[in-house]
Amino acid sequence: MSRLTTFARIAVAVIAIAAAAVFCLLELVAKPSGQFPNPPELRAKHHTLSFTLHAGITKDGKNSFYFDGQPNAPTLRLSPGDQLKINYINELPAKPQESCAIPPCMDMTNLHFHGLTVSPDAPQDDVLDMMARPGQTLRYTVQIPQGHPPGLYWYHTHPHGESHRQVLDGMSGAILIEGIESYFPPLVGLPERVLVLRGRSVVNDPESANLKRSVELSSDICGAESEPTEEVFTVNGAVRPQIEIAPGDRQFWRVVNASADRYVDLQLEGQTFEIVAMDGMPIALHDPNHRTRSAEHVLLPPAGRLEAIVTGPSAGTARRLISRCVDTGPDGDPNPAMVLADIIPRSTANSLARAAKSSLKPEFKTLDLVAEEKAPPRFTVTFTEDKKSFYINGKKFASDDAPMVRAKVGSFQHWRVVNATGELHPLHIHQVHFLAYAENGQSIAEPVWLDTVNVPTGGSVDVIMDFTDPVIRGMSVFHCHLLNHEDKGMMAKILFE
Ligand SMILES: [Cu+2]
Repeated sequence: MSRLTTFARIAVAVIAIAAAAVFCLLELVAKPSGQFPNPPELRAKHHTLSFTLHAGITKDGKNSFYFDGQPNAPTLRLSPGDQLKINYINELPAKPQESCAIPPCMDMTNLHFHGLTVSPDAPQDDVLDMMARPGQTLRYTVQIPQGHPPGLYWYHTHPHGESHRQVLDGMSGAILIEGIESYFPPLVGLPERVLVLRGRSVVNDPESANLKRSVELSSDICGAESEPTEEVFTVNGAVRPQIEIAPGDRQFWRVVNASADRYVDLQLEGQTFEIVAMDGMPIALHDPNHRTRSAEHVLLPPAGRLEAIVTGPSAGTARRLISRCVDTGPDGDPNPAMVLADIIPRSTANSLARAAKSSLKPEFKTLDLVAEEKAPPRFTVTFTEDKKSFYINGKKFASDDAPMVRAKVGSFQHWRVVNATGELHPLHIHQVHFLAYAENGQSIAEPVWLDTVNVPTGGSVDVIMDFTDPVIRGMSVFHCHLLNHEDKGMMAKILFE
C-alpha cells in the first residue's frame, strides 16, 4: 500500500464506497449466526441482476471467485424474463501458482451458465470465444427467456485446459430461476435450503488425515478403488457442518453437486427424498399427473442437481446426510462413502427464507416421443481414453475444431452415448435438456429430463435431445463433466442451426 499515490488511495476509497452501495442495492441476504446458513444471495430488481465478480487468489493460493471483497460466490435469484449482467474481472496472477491438466497454465477464465436454455453466443453463455486473460474483463448479459423452466441451475468457470483446477478450487455458485412452486404448490411456505457440494482436495494438505477421518463412513473398499481418496466434500464451503431441521418439519432442499470430478449418491439416513426437480427441470413440467417422485437415494454426477422435500428425523435419532460409495470402475478415481453433514433436530424458525406464492403460470409439456425413441440414433457419442488423453468419437478437442455435429433447431433427436472405457463419464450438453430413457439398451423405469447424465462403464445411455428452442442457435459444446477429462480433450462442438 505504501507505494500507492494519494490519487490511487482516493480511487480505491471511491471504488470501495461504490461497491458498498451496489452491495446494499442488491440486498445481499446475510443469515443469522448459530444456524447453518445458505450462501449469500443476490436478487434481480426491476428484471435485472447486475453485479461485479472477480477471479482472484485466496490466502492459501487457491483460485476463487471474489464478491464484495470476500472469497465467495453468491446464489443468483432471477425470474423468467430477467436479465443477468455480470462484469467478470480476471485478477488471477499472470504467472499461475498451481498446475493444471494441460500445462502450461494460463490463468484464463470465463463463465458458463450450466443448464440454462440461453444463447451460446457472446455476450451470453459463450465458453468458446469469451475468455479473459489475467487483467481482462468479460461483460456478460444473459437474457433468461420468458418461458424458462424454474429450478436450480449453477455457474462455474469453463476455460478449456484449466476448468478442473478452477472448479476444484471452488469457482462455482448456484442460480435459482424463481417460480418452481407454481409447478408444485405445496412448496409455498417451506423453508428453503441451498446446498452447494464441492470437492476439496486433500493432496498436500497438512490436515489431510484429520479431514479424511472426520468424514469417513466405512472402512470397506468402495468399488474397484485402489488409491487413497484425494478429496473430501464440503457443503457451502464447510467440512461436515451441522444442518438444523426440527423433527417432522419439512424443508425444501436445493442441492447442486458442484464438484469438479466426484459423484454424489445422496442419502439422508432414515428418510426419503420427495423429488420435485432434477437438473433444474420440475418433474411436473412433463408429468402433471405425478408431480413428485420419491427415492431413498439419488445419484448426482458432477454438475447434477436435486430439488427435494425432506422431513426432519424424529428427536433422539442421529441422522446424517451422506454420499454412498460410487463404484467409478477399474480405471476410475476413488469415490468412497462419506459423511456430508450431521442433521441436528432443532427448529429453523425464521432463519431460512420461505418460498412465496409464485405468479408464474406453469406451462406443462406432455410430449409423445415414442416414435423418436424407437428410431435409430441420429448421432452417437463414444467416449474413449488412453493413458494421456480423452476422446469423443476418436477426436481430442481443439479450440479451432469445426463442429463435430450440426443440429437443426426445432427438432427432438435420439442420441446414443457409449462409454467404451473402464470408468464412468457424465455427459453434459450446453443450452439444452434431454430425456434419458434407456440404459444399456434397457428402458429406464422412470425416464427423466436432465442436462448431465451418467454413462455406465462399458455401457450406454439413450436420450432424446430437445433442440426445439430457437434461442439456442449458435456454436455450443458437449463434453464429459469430469472436468479433468474435458480439459484433456473429451469435448466437441455442436452447431445449432
Ligand atoms: Cu469423463
